[in-house]
Amino acid sequence: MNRIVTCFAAFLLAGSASAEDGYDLWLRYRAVEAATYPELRARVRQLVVPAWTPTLGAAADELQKGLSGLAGIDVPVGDAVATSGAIIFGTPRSSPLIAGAALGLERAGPEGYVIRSVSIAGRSVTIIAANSETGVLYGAFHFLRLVQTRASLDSLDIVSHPRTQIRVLNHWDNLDRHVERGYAGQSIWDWHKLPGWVDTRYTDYARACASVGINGTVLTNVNANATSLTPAYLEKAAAIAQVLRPYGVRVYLTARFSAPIELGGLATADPLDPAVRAWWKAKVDEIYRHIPDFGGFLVKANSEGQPGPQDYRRNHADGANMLAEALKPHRGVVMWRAFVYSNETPTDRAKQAYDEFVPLDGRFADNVIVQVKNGAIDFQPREPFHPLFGAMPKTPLMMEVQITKEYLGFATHLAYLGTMWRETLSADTLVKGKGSTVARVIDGELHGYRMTGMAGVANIGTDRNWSGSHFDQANWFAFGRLAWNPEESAQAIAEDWTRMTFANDPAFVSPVVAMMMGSREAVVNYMMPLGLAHLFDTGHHYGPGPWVNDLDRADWNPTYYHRADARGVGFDRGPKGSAATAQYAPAAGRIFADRDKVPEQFLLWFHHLPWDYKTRSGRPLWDELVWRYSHGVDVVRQMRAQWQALAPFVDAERFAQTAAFLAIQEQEARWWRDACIAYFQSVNGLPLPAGFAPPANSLDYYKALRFPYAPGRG
Ligand code: BDP
Repeated sequence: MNRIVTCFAAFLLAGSASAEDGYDLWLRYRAVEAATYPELRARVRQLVVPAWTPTLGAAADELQKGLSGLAGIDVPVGDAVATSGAIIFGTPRSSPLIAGAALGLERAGPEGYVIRSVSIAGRSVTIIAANSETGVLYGAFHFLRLVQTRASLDSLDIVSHPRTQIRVLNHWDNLDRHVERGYAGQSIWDWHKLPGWVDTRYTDYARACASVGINGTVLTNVNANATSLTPAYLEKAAAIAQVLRPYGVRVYLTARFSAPIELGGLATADPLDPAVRAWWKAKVDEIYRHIPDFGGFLVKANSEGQPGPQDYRRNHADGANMLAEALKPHRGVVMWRAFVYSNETPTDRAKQAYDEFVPLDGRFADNVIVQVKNGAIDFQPREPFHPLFGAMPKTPLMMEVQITKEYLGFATHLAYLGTMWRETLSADTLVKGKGSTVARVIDGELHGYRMTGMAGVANIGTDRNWSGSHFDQANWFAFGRLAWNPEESAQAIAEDWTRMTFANDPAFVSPVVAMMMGSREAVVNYMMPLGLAHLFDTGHHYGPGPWVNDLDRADWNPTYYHRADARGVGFDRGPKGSAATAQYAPAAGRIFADRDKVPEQFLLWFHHLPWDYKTRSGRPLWDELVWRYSHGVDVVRQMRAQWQALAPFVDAERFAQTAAFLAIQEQEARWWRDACIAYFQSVNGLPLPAGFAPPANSLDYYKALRFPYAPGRG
């Protein structure tokens, strides 16, 4: 009881000191206008607290501070129902009331929950129940969300359970706190001061993750540093794990494949070498002594210069299985990345992961899951779904998406990614007939996978608002919600987030949600419409560089991807080209290979077409390209105007930063449009269609721009 009171007081203090700088994320808990939501006070009159375990305590703290904040009263706590409007939460083990109620808890599974309005001894109460304590915590957050979105609290009968098992953030955070592709400040993991100083921010991080069902975090960069596996760093990781544990968030680490050489002094890291296997086994045992519930390893091997099993003529399964064997006795898992491509392989880069992995289907140990990016190349603003989805029925695949906006305008551009991820999740692989969606691959239903998951490259840093911009918080939120339910609507998620983060007034919610829903399409249009990809300038990926053609590796050059010349543009991946379309199920491949049937958004991804090719609008390809580039800019201009009109609904601080960022976005959208149009025009020599403004500057001007200090470099 004392603990609750103390926590509540601390919350009030923190709340007033931190004003509206975005630190509170979607867990703001500001007082509800009682007149517009009268049922609230009737429904939150008492909290019936079960046993004080760390996780149930976390749920109790959250409900206490959340409901007290929202209802504007101090909700009393007791151990028995004293009044109508009580909220009872717990597991059948922790609460006799829950054990005795017929709630159909089997429907909730190990991590889900039931929220039910019931009557106990004539008192109408709400029960939040689950089979596990983490499930109770998830249910508590769901109940708070109901209040935050002003949903009815009467006659509740909610059952929810996650459709994937591993819902994990991948931090590309280095031990020196630089975040690769991070645009929100430094890494929140303060390695140097750990374990002596454990930042309170880790608790708020865990709360935010748990509130959307995220149950794991890989603390370190996929471009891994073996130092993270040394005893000193394991102690530091253990201190983080201890804070995250009550919130159901397990810690994972990246494993540098050459660690047995670098740390163990061995002459090789060959996965079939007995000494190497023994080294990893001992290392894993040591990790579990520090972190008993350690989740396992994420591995990037033989990709972009990282060491891996192929250095020893072994394959990816050999590498993964060696680590899996060491983790198995502890129930740890290996998430082995399929993001591999080699400069020596002369084939289309988009085909390489498939070529490498499909022959290994069924050869991975049963605690290995292969982590596949949403598209075949690399987190571009738009890519068709990765051909591995549906092609490895005997190997669990999880999907990896990038929450941080490396390729979508960094922190300043407003781009809600819920729509992008849903686009991939709802894509139909057609491998088992219609309805064989990527969502059904990764939730395990289609192939009966024993393991399932979804990973998101985190957009979190030390910025007060965590994600670099207020609207980027929505992408963290949406990732968790889609990992929980890959079929949830992006619009419903955007709406919840808007209500929880800003305001519930429909005059605010509906224009903001509309803005979010159209935002990623606008970025695609002003950066790389019609299926173009990888037009970024070298290294930093901040601005346009479609002209770049001088990098060591052919497939790092934008010219490799767009293949523009005087006659046409686009990458022929059909049967007469690279034949990448043949990696999809025949029915899907035929659609992609047919220029009349391919969804137009992927036109130039799959086809090389003449500049006068007639697009579906009736415009020739060149005119359509210019139209789309210009339309992207127009949409940003409209978003800016829309935001200005919403000033009355938003606190000054968050309003001003969003307005400033939209102004930056408009400027940079123009830059993208103008630079790309200037470049393509220099290649095709065509005039601009009537009515379109010429680029503001010469092509040479755009080519000369340099950004040596753009954030987030690799
Ligand atoms: C690319 C990033 C690079 C990452 C790589 C990866 O530019 O920094 O290391 O992805 O996923 O998009 O490994």
